[in-house]
Amino acid sequence: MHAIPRREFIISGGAALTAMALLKGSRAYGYPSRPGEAVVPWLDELPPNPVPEVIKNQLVWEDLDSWITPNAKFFSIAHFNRPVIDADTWNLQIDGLVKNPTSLTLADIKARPRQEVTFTIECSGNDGLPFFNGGIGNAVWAGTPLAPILQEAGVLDEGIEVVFWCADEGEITRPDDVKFKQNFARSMSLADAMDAKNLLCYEMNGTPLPPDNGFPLRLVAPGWYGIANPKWLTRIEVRDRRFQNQFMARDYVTLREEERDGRTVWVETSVGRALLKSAPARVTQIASDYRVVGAAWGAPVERVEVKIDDGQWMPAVIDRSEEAEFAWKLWSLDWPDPQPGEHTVTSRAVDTSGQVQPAMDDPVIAKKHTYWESNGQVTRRVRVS
Ligand SMILES: Nc1nc2c(c(=O)[nH]1)N[C@H]1C(S)=C(S)[C@@H](COP(=O)(O)O)O[C@H]1N2
Ligand SMILES: [Mo]
Repeated sequence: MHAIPRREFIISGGAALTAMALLKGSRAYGYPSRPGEAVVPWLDELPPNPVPEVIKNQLVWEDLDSWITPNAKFFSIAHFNRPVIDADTWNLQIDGLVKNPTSLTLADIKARPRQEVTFTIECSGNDGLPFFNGGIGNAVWAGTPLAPILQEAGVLDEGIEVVFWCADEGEITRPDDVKFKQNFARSMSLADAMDAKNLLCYEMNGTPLPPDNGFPLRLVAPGWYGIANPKWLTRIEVRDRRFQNQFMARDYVTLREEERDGRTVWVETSVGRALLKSAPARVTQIASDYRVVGAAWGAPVERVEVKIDDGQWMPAVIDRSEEAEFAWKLWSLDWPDPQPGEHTVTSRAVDTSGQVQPAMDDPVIAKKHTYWESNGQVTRRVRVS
């Protein structure tokens, strides 16, 4: 074998992986469909989205026909502007309480070990507002693990918090009316940031990250709500105390009434890890043979049950053709010869530890006073002819 210079080897190795990823991105993923079926539209369509610059390209549940959500159909959220970044001049700073502050180019990051994860990302506001139920998608994300980069930077003993700073910027007004400009940022405890599954991600479904999803680099934190996956990264800073900004301590804070020894306590918590959830995606029909198809995610899903109107919970069949630890599971329930007229369809997921997705009147949902983390059971309405 010829001795190839290491640099060229990395480039051709990278190209081969990209080609493989492209093949993967274009392969047909398993899906519980039946030849010749027609989609029956939901009666409860969403009202118009009043914040079209913030929430773009919501998932249209009736169109869900693949385990992987193609980039063109992937939702995106931007609280500030949507920066367009020139990858040639961009770099990532690693600084704060580290022994070796560094700066990495995109080429530096791509030359590091590559890791992929199939992860369903959901906005924690999804289903919390009347015009928002499509803030979710499932993609194959590729990048390099974050933990070794922090290790090489040498986090000092006082360093306990990792802040991910981003290129987008907006004006903040605090409750005390102080106004200032700040870049988007989210943080994690050092222990959470060091999780071996966290990726500095530059690829989505085999192509460079689309601009709306964070080009050139974002954090992908499998198992966390969307907000914990900052896009358009510019700087990773290690600090010596918890970091509290708009997106850690004011927005993305859930307020709940909890019962403690017969007394009500109001508790505010910052949105973090994803919660167990499911939703009916669509009803399909071949003559009088109806079928409900849906998705379940947010925790290791053991089973899914479906209820029509106020009937019994019925076990759905989980599609085992595509599975990954952090990806949604698709499921289906055959519904032969339903009564003509209007019906409701509700699903609930059960995880491997026996936890059941809460009903809307469960105190954990009914006594939640903010719209974040709305993982209550989703009910849709459909008309059978
Ligand atoms: N820099 C930056 N990162 C961000 C956001 C943002 O506004 N700015 N929005 C967050 C929110 S609220 C969600 S739900 C996810 C959505 O990821 P997506 O836009 O790729 O779907 O990105 C997160 N990362
Ligand atoms: Mo979000």
